[in-house]
Amino acid sequence: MDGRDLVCSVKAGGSAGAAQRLRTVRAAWRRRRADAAGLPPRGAERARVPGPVQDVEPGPGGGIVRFSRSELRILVAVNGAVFWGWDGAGPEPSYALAGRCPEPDPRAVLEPDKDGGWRVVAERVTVAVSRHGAVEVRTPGGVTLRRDLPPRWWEPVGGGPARWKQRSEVPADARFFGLGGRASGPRLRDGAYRLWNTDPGRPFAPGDDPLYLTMPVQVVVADAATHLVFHDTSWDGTVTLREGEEGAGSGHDRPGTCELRMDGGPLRCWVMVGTPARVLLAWASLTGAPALPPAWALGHQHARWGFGSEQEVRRIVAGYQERGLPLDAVHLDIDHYDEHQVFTVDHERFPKLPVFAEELRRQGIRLVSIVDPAVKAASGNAVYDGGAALDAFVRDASGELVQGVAWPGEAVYPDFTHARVRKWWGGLYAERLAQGFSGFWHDMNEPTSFTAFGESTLPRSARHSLDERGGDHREAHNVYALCMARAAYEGLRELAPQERPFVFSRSGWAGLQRYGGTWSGDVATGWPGLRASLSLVMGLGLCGVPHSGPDVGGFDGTPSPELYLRWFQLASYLPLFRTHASLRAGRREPWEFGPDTLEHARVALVERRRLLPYFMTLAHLARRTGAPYVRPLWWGAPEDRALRDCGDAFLLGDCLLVAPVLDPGADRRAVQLPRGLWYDTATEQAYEGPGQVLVDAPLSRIPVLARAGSVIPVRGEDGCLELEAWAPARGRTGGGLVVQDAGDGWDEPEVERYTARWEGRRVIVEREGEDGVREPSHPVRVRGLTARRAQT
Ligand code: NBV
Repeated sequence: MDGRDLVCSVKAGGSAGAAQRLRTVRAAWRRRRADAAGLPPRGAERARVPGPVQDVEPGPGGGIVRFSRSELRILVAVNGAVFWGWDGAGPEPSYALAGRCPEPDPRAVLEPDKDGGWRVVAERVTVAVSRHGAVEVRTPGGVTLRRDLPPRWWEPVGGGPARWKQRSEVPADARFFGLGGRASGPRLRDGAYRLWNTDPGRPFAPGDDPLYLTMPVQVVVADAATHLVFHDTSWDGTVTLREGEEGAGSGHDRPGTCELRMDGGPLRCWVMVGTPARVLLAWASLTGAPALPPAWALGHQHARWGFGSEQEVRRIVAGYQERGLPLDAVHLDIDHYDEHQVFTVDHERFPKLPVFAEELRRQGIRLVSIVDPAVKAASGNAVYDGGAALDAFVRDASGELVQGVAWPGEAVYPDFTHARVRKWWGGLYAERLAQGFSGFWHDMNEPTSFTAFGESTLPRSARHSLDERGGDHREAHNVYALCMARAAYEGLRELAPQERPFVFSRSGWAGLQRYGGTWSGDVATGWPGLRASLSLVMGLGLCGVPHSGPDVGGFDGTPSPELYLRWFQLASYLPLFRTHASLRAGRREPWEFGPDTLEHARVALVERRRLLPYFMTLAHLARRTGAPYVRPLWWGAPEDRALRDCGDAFLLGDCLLVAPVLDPGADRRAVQLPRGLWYDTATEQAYEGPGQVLVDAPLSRIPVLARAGSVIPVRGEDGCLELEAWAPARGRTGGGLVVQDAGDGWDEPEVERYTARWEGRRVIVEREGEDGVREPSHPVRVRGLTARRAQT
C-alpha cells in the first residue's frame, strides 16, 4: 500500500477516506495545471562547451581562467578545500556553507602548465586546467585523483536555466560512497542515483532510490588518496556511477566514471583531498560542525505511530520500568495532534500533556514530538492564521497559495527559504516546549503532498523566496527540509537557550548536521531493510551527518523475533537508537517477542547505557572534527582494498568494531579486520588483522571487537565514569579520548587524553596533560590481559 492509499484508509475510513482520496485527485490536477502555466516549456536548446582557453586573471587562492564560451573560477581555501565554478559561479550564496566562504590560501597561485593549460599548486593538491577546460585534481606526488572533462550546457533558446552535464574519471581502483542516504550502499555500485528528495510513499528496501535525503556529495576512496566532491547545486539531477577496472582490456586500466546531469543551477564544486579523517574535517569546517545532542538523546527511545492516548503511553513506559529496561525518551506521532494539525494536542486523548510530560521527566524519560510542515488550510487554525498574516506560505507563479494535501486534509506549506518565515516557525516551538516536549522529529518535509498521480510534492513552478533571491521549487525542493531544520534549531536556541536542541529530520541536504540528525524513514520490515538501515547510517555519516539510525524492527508488518532482535542489537550501536513502527504494524516493545528475545534485548539496552559516555565522547569528537561515530571499516586504512568492499560491519569511533548479524539463521559470521590486534569483547579472544576471521554471533549478542590499546569511557554500575582499557599488543602502546559532558548546556568540557602501555605484566593507563602524565581520576579496568590469540 502506498502513502496515498494509506492516507485514505487510516483516516477514519468511510466517507472521510473518500474525501481525502478526492482531495489527492484534485491536488494532482492542480499541481499539473500549475506547472503547465508556471513553467516555460522546454523548447529548442543550444549546446555549449567552454571552448579554447583565452586568458587568465590570477586572484587570491587561484584566479579565473577564461575560455571562449565560459570562464572558470578556481579558489584554494585555507582549509585545503578547492573550489571551482563555471560561468562565473562563486561559492556564495549557498545553503550548504556554514558561514562565509573560507579565506583563500594566499600561497596558492595560478601558473602556466604544459600544453597551454594552467594550474594552481597548493599544499595538498594541484588543480590543473587543460586548454579546453578539463580540470584535474592531483596529489602533491602527481597522481590524478579526479579528471573532470570539459562540461557541456544546454541552454533554452528562449532563455531560462541551462541543463548541464559533467563527466569525471577517477582511478580504476576507486570506490564511491555517499550521495546522502542510500538504501543500497554504503559502497555505491554501478548505476544511476537521483538527486531529488523523495518520499517513496511506501516502506522502502535496498534498490529503492531516491529516498528522503539526497545530497550531491561523493566520497571517493582510492589507493592514492580519499577525496570528497560536492557539487553545490540543489536542483534535480542524476549521478551515474561506474567503477573502474584494473588491467581491463589490453592490460590497461579502465578508469571509474561519474556522470552528473543536472536540470539547472550553478556548475560549481568543492573538492577535499586527504585521509578520510582530514576530508571530513575539511567538510565540517565548510558546512558546519554537527550539533551536539543532549545526553538523553543518545539513550534508548521508543516511538509508535498510534500510541493513541496517554493511557497507552503509560502502559508502554510501565512495561519498560517493570522489566527494568532502560528508556530515555518516548515519541508522540501525528495521532497526538488534534485532527492531525501541527502544533496542537488532542486534549481528549492527552488531557494534561504538560503534567504528564513533567511526570515522565522526573522518571528520566523525555517526550519527543513529531512536527510536520504542512498546515491545515483553514482559518480558525491558529498556525494557518498566523502564517497567512505573515504571508508565510508558498504561492504559485500567479500568486495563489499552493494548496497540497497532507494528514489534516487540504494544506499549505511554509516557505522555509524565507528568513521571516523561519523566524515565525521557530517561535511556534514555544507551544511544544510548553506542552513538555524536549525533542523534535521533522517528518513529511521532502516536502510531501499526497497526490493521486504525478510526484507527491509541491509543483515545480511554486515560488520560493530563496532568501530574497527568488526562485521556484526546482531549486528550493532539496533544501526545504534543511531550512525547516534551521528554523527549528534557531527558534529553540532562543526559546530554551540553556538547552541543546534535539531535532532530527527525515529530509535534508548538505549541512543538515548543523541543526541535527535524521533517521531512516519508513524502512521495510525484512532482512533487506535491516541491511539498508546500516547503509543509510554509514552513507549519511560520510556526507557529514553523523547522527542517525533506523526504525528498529522496520516500519511496517511484524518482524520475526530473530529479525527484531538483530535489528535491536545493531541499532544499540548506532547514534539514534529508536524503536518505531507504523499504525498498522505489529508491536515493537522488546517483551512482545518472547522471553528469550526480551533477555537478549535487555543485554543490548544495558550495554548501550554502559557505553553512553563513549557515545557522548563521539558526539563531541564529531562536533570538533566532523568524524562520524559510525565509520566504514576503511576509515583508518583506505588503502586496504578488502575493507573498501566491505559494508556489513563498521567502526564505532576509534575503539570498537561492530559486526551486526544481517542474515537469518546465523550463529557466527565472517568479519573483515583492519590491521592490528582486536579482541572479541564477549570472549576476550584476540584476533590479528588484516584479514578475515570467523566470530561467534549467538542470538544473545552481535560480535563487537575492541581495538587493542583502546581506552573507552563507560558508565560503571554506580553510574560514575570508568575507563575500560584493552591491553595493547605486546611492544605497543595505546590510548583514548574522553569528553565528560554535563548532559546538556553549553559548557565546553575538556578533552581528556589517556595512554595505555605495558609495564612488566601489567597494563598502565595514565592521563596525559600539559604538565606530564598522572594517574586517572576514574577507576580503570583492564581487559584482554590473558587473551588467547586465534589463528587468522
Ligand atoms: O507520522 C506518521 C508517519 C511516521 O510514523 C513515520 O515515521 C514517517 O516516516 N509518517 C512517516 C507519515 C506516514 C507515512 C505512511
